[in-house]
Amino acid sequence: MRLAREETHDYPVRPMSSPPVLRDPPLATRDPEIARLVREEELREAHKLRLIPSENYVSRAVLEATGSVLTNKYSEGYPGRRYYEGQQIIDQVEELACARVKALFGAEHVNVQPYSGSPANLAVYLAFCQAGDPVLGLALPAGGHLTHGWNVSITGKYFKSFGYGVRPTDHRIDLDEVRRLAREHRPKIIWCGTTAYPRVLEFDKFREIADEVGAKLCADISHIAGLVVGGVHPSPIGIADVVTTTTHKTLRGPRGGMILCRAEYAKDIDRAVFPGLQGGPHNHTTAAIAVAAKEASEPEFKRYAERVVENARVLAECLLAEGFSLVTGGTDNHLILIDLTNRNVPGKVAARALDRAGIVCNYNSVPFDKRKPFDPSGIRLGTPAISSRGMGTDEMRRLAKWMSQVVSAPDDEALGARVAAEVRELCQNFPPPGIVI
Ligand code: DSN
Repeated sequence: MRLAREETHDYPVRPMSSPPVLRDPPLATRDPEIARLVREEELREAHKLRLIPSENYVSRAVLEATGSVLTNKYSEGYPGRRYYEGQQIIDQVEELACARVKALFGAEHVNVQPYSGSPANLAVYLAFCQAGDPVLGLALPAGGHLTHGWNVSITGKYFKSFGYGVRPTDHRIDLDEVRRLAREHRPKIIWCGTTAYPRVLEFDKFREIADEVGAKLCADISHIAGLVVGGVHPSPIGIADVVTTTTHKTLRGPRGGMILCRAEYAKDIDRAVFPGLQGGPHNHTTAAIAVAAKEASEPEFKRYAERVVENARVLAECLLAEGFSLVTGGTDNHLILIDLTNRNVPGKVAARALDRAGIVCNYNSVPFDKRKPFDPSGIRLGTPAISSRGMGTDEMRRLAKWMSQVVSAPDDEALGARVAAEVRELCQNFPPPGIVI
């Protein structure tokens, strides 16, 4: 019998014997507690509207690669230059991942070994800085990341870090302040990247400032990597000296990190990742990055990226119509930051009420927040995960109404339960990738 096209293989497939239950039982038998929790998480992800902007759903193919035997192999070093034997397969996996990622982003060099975004960023410091050197990044309360030099992070403790902010008038990145601080402190690195910023990053303007003071420009595109390859956000490739990213946010890959750079920095970056900072790469993750890069090169991924931005724009408009106040007044990307001060509800209270109603977001500081980071004034939302399920603008309209109802009465348990039931019903029409309900 001929197999369906997607089921044909040009490699020897596993024999279809029954699983060796006694010697090597499946998870459900070996560890029912963990199996149950995994299943409960699958159902939670299926039945709720997941709006945390750094989360997504990976495909079944990415999940399979992540759960493969490649997790068994040690391979310190790089393809062709390893410290362990038996790399016949792993070298091919890493070479394929690198080739696909380079083609996807148009980069001269990539290192796919960082364990995640924070180690990727640390490797950049190690490549270009000595302890105590000045560095400049977007301050955390203005939407920057811990690893861009914030004071509680190693990057703020081991380097002399300075933080630029956003303008009080419109909450957009204050490039005049970036220039002033760069001229004053002559940083070795200028970071251009965000975790809670809803607008386009102007990489070319950062480049001018970096050139003026002789700094390396590092773009951290963790949040927007999928939008960059989908053509709905400008690319920093060819502008920044180095680009770091996680692989699991809008890019929709496994949890991991990557550093892309010009060929002239390849050796410095590779040495910083290994042996500078890490031991053996996570080969199962490398394989899953390769799969994600293949998926991201396909036309459907571009449509997904367009849907992410369109959904965020429509959701922002509907939230404004419901009386919400949005930082910068809207969004250009996948992310919306709501300042709840005018609704008289703290971010944490709103986020918890929304979660009970099946709408999952995170509480977040807003620029110039008068409240503390652990009890801030805002919530942060994003559209990547719901767009991966195929939701569109009609669903965004319903979502804005639900959010307004719940935030107006966060203690109303009956309302929360009704919205949760309606959310669950909606979710049934949009099965998420990678999960069998
Ligand atoms: N934790 C990521 C986020 O949620 O944006 C940043 O590292």
